[in-house]
Amino acid sequence: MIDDRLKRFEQPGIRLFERENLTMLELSNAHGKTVISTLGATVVSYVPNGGDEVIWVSDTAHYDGSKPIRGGVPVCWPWFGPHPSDTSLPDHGFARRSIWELVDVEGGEHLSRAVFRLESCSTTLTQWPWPFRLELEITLGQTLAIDLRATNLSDDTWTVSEALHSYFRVTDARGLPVDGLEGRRYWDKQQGGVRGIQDAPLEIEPPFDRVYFAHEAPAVIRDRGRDIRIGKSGSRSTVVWNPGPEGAAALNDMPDDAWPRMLCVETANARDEAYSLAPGQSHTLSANIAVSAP
Ligand code: TA6
Repeated sequence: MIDDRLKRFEQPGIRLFERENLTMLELSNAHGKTVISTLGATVVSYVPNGGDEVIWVSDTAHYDGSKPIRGGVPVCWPWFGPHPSDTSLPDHGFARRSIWELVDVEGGEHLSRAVFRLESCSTTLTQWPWPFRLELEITLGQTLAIDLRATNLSDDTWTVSEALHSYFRVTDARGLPVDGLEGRRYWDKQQGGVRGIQDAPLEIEPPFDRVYFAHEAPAVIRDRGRDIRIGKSGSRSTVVWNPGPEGAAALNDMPDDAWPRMLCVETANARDEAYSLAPGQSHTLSANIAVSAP
């Protein structure tokens, strides 16, 4: 059942619906359509008008709230990857596993936006002992903009690593060119943490799992028939991941043969680029997804 308090948001171009245990919000306007789940405020679909789906979601993703959705744009916060000191805590933090509150929606013929909020509570404080506020704003216009604003409501300075862990739907990840990363330093998880420099144009050969550093420019996935451009701000790292056949087989919420059709290019502040936030301060991590003809 859709919560009665959410029904006030319904209007032309704004639709709420249920998928198993989750409430989903659909924004649509002259430029396209996007769908966001209240679980994790995870964007699970973006279809520009007249175009194809841009976001990849696993056919075997869970929608019962027991796990983060496999695919879409999960929010990794307040740590990216394993917790730095306590590996009993869930990878990529609790934000993608939490139910966020829909606090504002605006519909328009050319611009629609929604704001989701997550605040510290007794559950988060057991994993991360500081009060915080997160707001995720999704703006659907000619592009899809995703802005994550984190505010430190505690009396201490804390360190955060984070990502908008976007999964893109691609024709075939094998040999797929991704522009914009040449010359960047990287840390390669797939190769046991070796570091290097991307000294040639990047072409994905799954399995592939790297964090690129000092990367503040857009990355462009040169998919067959379309370019997917991921612009960013407030982000120093870009993570590029495809699990390949063995990695996919190890994930119980991804079909074994699905890996060639997805690629994660994530807007992040990860590993070396975790940052500190002083009491009362905010930081905004932004991704802007644009699709165009090659
Ligand atoms: O962003 C890449 C990564 O950290 C990979 O190392 C890989 O494990 C992936 O995220 C998925 O993590 P998850 O916890 O969702 O299975």
